[in-house]
Amino acid sequence: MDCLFCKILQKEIPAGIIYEDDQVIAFNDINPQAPFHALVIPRRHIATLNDISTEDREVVGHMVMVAAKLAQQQGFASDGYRTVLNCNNHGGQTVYHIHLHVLGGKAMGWPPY
Ligand code: DGP
Repeated sequence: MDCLFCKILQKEIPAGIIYEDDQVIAFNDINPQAPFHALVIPRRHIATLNDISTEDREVVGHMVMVAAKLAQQQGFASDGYRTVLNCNNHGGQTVYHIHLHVLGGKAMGWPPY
């Protein structure tokens, strides 16, 4: 399968991996939009949020748990941080393997125009 994030998972393409377990990995975004910007992805290839099924409930929940854990580890949990999961074109998705953005280390604006 020609998926960039599957290749990062398989260690065929290098990435700054900061966390991994049997369900997910997290790595630094190549184009950071905040002092800390990581992506949490499932090991299982899921193209978009539209493709999740009930069997993915655990791993999607785990992605959120790992995002919170990373924020704690980075020391910005109490100041706050942003998690984003873009879906398809209007959502701004560019890589079709779901990924939870975790951004922190600065105050962020809203809404995301
Ligand atoms: P999205 O627009 O939500 O699909 O976000 C895709 C993110 O993936 C974007 O913030 C940049 C990041 N990205 C794209 N290619 C690479 C890569 O080769 N390595 C890493 N570490 N991140 C990448």
